[in-house]
Amino acid sequence: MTVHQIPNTQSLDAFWMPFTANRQFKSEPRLIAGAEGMYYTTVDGRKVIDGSAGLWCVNAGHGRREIADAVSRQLMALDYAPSFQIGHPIAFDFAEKLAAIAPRGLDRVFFTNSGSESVDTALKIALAYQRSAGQATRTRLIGRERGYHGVGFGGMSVGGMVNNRRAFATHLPGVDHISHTHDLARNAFSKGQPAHGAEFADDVERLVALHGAETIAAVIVEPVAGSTGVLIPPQGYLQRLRELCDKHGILLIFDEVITGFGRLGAPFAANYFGVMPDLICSAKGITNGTVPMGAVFASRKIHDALMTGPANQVELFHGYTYSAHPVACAAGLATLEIYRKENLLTRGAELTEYWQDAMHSLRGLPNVIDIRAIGLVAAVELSSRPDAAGVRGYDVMVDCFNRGLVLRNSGDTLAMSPPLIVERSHIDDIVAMLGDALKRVA
Ligand code: PXG
Ligand code: PLP
Repeated sequence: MTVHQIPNTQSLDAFWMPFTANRQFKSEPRLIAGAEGMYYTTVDGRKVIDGSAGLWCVNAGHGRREIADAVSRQLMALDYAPSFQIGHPIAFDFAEKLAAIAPRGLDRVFFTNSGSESVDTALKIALAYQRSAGQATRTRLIGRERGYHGVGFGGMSVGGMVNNRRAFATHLPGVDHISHTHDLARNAFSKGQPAHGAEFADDVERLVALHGAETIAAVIVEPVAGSTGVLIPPQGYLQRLRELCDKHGILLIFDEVITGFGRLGAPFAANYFGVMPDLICSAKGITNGTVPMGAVFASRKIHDALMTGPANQVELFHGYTYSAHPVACAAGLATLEIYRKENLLTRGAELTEYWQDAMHSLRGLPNVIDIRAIGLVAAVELSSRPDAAGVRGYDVMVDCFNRGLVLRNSGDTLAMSPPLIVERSHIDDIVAMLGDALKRVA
């Protein structure tokens, strides 16, 4: 490892870090210099297992030569070209290949550069669709409590994590939220989908009664909520949500930024749960986390409804300078090829039982109040220390990092989502290290 193995500067001041307690971090930094396969190497040369696939994005593992080569070739062949009124072949090629693995019928692809942009794009497409379908009064957007949809004003507004919202008083108007599905009293330590709570979907009826269906454009949910601590939908919940949206003419958007590209052992959560939304937001795993990119998958119904009017008229006044960036497309094509060759989009299905059993073996350790696992994602929820929500979870995260495991803490919930190349032996190591940390951290 060469570049940046040792930092050129000892000063950490200039980089204002995202979603980080900057002063705490900089007083005791955790710095990573390299990565290969399932492991990171820290600047001081320690090997650390990546239990969270970066930020849920490095699905094929780190340091994939095929992606590096494709990116390098693309940079020299065509480093950049616009996608506004001009095109480049690799963008069409990548869209076609994505359409081929997309859930049935969702085969029209709009490129973005991140999950946040995918969410704002999907919300805007939903609004534009309703208007073009003669339903211009449908302007209201419905999210869910404890949802995370990125940090744009649209995604923040439909999101339901209070810390991500309260400092920023200005939200989109006309947004409301259905209740979350987290119900420890009835569902703690469920294996896979919890049995209780399909009726949480009926909260859509409450908002319809309150606002009128004719004002509601779309409902957006994460099929499995990731950032707020891996909240798995109760059995029948997503089906019910789909039925209610259909009943009231409301579009259903799945935010699959985390669940897309194999996380649950199926290409998308829509496949896994057998529920088809109208739009899917994706990002992260689309390029294995190597080059920023996102994509919105739209149904033919939505796409075609917007392909109307004079043919010389722009149908959707939306897009980014870097939409369909050729280098991101090259990274994405190479990533899809790895997923195909190594069956990574369905590999989770083979490992999920082992993964779930391993996670549930932590039951009974100090402070553990719930364990949730599905596909290759899991969470261990801890009770909070009195008057110190999130501190225990943070301490476990730091302890794990120091002993050789990266995981995410969302408050006092520890979330794991390893690269999909994970082997049973890695799962054993992850669980052993987390178990030891839980015993150490009071
Ligand atoms: N939607 C969902 C469901 C996400 O999980 C976004 C949108 C936003 O994507 P971008 O690419 O704009 O960050 C996300 C991102 C964590 C964590 O540790 C989760 C995310 C990002 C960073 C950290 O829980 N999810
Ligand atoms: N701000 C200014 C001044 C711009 O000119 C542009 C794009 O042309 C943007 C913001 C949006 O940037 P992007 O297309 O990368 O999202």
